[in-house]
This record gives sequence, C-alpha cells and structure tokens, in this order.
Amino acid sequence: MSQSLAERVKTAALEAGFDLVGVARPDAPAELAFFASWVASGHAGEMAYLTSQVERRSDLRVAFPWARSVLCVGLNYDTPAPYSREAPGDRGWIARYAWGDDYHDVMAALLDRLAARLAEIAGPFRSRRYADTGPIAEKAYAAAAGLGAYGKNTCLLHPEHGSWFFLGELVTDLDLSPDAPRVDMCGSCTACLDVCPTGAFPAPYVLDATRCISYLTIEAKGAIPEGLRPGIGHHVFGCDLCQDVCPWNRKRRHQAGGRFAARDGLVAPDLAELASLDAGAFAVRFRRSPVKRSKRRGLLRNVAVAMGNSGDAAHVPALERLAADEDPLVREHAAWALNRLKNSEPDAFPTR
Ligand code: B12
Ligand code: SF4
Ligand code: SF4
Repeated sequence: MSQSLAERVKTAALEAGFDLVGVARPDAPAELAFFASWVASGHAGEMAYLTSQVERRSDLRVAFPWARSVLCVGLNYDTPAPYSREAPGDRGWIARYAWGDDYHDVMAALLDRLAARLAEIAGPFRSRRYADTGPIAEKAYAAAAGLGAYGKNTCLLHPEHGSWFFLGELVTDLDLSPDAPRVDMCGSCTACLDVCPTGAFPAPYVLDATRCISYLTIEAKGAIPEGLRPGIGHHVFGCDLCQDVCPWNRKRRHQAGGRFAARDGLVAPDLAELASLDAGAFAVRFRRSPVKRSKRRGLLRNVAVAMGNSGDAAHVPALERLAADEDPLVREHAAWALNRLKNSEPDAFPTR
C-alpha cells in the first residue's frame, strides 16, 4: 500500500534531521483553555509577548484561518556533560539549552529546508514556520501531535528523549491526518515539584514564571526581587533543576551529536571570568548564542547574585569592581552580593 501524505511528510522530516515529528489539527488543543487564566493570574510577569497576544496564542486559527494542519517537530539537544547538581560547587551554571548555537537559528534553517522538500512531495502549499519565533503555544500543539506529554514541570516529555528537545512547527494548508496525544508520564512522581528552589510550581503542571529562575535570569530585565535572589544559587542563565531530577531524563539514550555541541567555557562557567566581560567581549563570546538574550547587564546582574550566594570571599574583588560598574543594575546587585557575603557562612551554597 502506498504511503499517505502525512507518512511521506513525516519521513521527510526525519530525513531532514529532526528527532521527533507529528501532526496536530490547527484547532486549539484543550490545554489552551487554560492560557488566558494563566496570564490573568500574573504568572507571565513582564513577558509582554505573552500577555499582549492572549487571543492569538490561545488559538492559531486567529492568525492563520487558512491552516489545516500543524507539523510539529522536535530536536534533541542533550550533550554528554554533567547535570547541574553534579557541577563543581564553585562554578556558575548556564542552562543546557544555551551551551551551543542558538536553537532558533538551527531550527529555522532546518524547517526552511524541510518546507522546500515538502513542496517537492506535495506540490505548492502555504505554510508558516515557527521556531519559538511567534505567537503559537508550541507545547500545546506538540502535545496534541503526540511529540510528548506535559510533565508536572510543564516541559514536554518523551519516553526516549526525556525533555531535552526543542520544538518547532510548520503551520500548513496541507490536509495531513493528525496523530494522537500521549498519555500522562508522571504518575505519582513529584521530583521536579520538590526540587524547585524558588517554589515556582503553584500546582502540578502549572508554572508561575515570575518565580522561575529561568524567567528571573533571562526574561526579567530589571532588578531581581531580593527575596528570590538566595534561591537562584549558582544559576547565571536559565535553570535545569526540574529537568535534571526527572526520571525520564536519567536514561539519556539520545544525544544531539555536534549540532548543539557546548562552546568552550559555558558548561559550569567560571564566575570571575564572566564578571570580567566588557560589552565587546560579551558580544564576541555570545554571538549566535541564546545567552545574548540577557544582554551584558542581565548576565552580570546574575553573576553578581551567584557570587553573593557562593559564600566564597574570593569573589569580593570581582564584586567590588562590579559595584563600580557603569550600569546601575549591575552595581545594585553587586552591592547586595557583597553584603550577603559579609553576612554568610563560608562555603554556604543554599540551593545545592
Ligand atoms: C514563555 C516561555 C518560558 C517561560 C515560562 C515557561 C512555561 N512553562 O510556561 C520561562 C522563561 C520560565 C521558560 C523557561 C524554560 N523554557 Co521556555 N518557553 C516559553 C515559550 C516562549 C512560551 C510558553 C508558554 O506559552 N507558556 C505559558 C503557559 C500557560 O503554557 P504551558 O506551560 O504550555 O502551560 C500549559 C500547562 O500548564 C497546561 N496544562 C497541561 N496539562 C495540564 C494539567 C493541569 C491539571 C493544568 C492545571 C494545566 C495543564 O495548560 C497550559 C496551556 O494553556 C515557549 C515557546 C513557545 N512559543 O511556546 C518556550 C518553551 C516552552 N521553553 C522551552 C525551554 C527549553 C525552557 C527551559 C527548559 C529553558 C531553561 N533551561 O532555562 C525552561 C523550562 C522551565 C519550565 N519548568 O517550564 C522549550 C520547551 C521544550 C520542551 N521539551 O518542553 C520551549 C517549547 C521552546 C522551544 N521552542 O523549544 N520558558
Ligand atoms: S527551571 Fe528551575 S526555577 Fe524554574 S521551575 Fe524548574 S527548578 Fe524551578
Ligand atoms: S520529575 Fe516526575 S513529576 Fe516531574 S516531569 Fe518528571 S516524571 Fe513528571
């Protein structure tokens, strides 16, 4: 029997280099009924791209009335490097997803290649690609397409890839038969909820982003609320804790090969070295890296907090330099860190 169009499309996606592929209908998946109330409860904080586009994010047919199917893809980004809790205690932590080249660029290039290939298979068709680049709730559509099941940590989980995969989509006017969603994979486990140092889960499957270290160190542009700074521990960009403890990530059967290979110095980075980056050095170091999103002022703000949390007096000279930085945000966090070091026990690592 000849392959259906959906099967040929999915084969082409795997040949293009994606690790996961599935098809969802364009109708809003059931979970999206929750999106507006999540935003209304304030959990999105200052992420204006979420709060200002609730209607578009809640149903992609608002933006694309012509859509007939959503081709959802996943790219594994795991690499053979330790988990955050295995890192040396005197180091900082950059989240695993940000060690290599920016996934937005990698994903977009692969999706463009795939779209060109699909035009050869299906003839001319209308499409719009997303690689975390616009108002689409990627997890909800990917879950509907069977790429993974929502974990209690709100990441999508796959039995073989764990949660170490990025999502991307081609919204198309192709009539592709949809896949079935996966069943829940968490059962009675609560490891991710228990480990979160800032208490960012008001309930299983619900994240209050304003308490999440990933939000505080990447998305929040101003001062980090003082009460949350100790919980940030050694994190300077993103956080992996609620994924590192997930049993589905302990198997690590698939790795991304060279595609997302870690750049030098980003796995458990040296805090003093990061603290010494001026604007030029930051731009060179994080060109085409996800870390550029925080800008130098955000990263050095975070480095100051991590130094303050380290309990290590060796960071005092670097913090004194940051306390005289040209940027007031960096100065304020460095002053807080100096004060915290003065009042803390040696070698106190509160969240590790
Ligand atoms: C905003 C955002 C963030 C925010 C908020 C995260 C969040 N969980 O919402 C912050 C900055 C905190 C963040 C952090 C991270 N992010 Co982010 N982020 C996004 C973004 C841009 C939008 C997500 C969104 O719409 N959130 C809003 C909430 C409402 O949506 P939701 O989590 O899907 O909520 C659903 C569930 O709560 C749900 N639900 C499902 N089942 C159930 C059951 C019950 C009982 C209930 C009540 C609800 C419920 O209904 C909601 C949908 O309406 C997406 C890309 C995109 N365009 O979609 C990437 C994305 C989700 N992020 C991603 C990644 C990799 C991360 C980090 C791992 C990075 C890091 N290491 O620091 C962390 C993970 C933190 C975590 N535990 O989620 C990946 C996730 C891949 C995957 N396998 O899941 C995405 C898909 C980007 C990509 N293209 O790959 N992120
Ligand atoms: S990424 Fe870190 S701070 Fe955010 S919910 Fe997970 S464990 Fe908590
Ligand atoms: S740690 Fe446990 S509860 Fe959390 S996502 Fe993984 S399996 Fe689910």
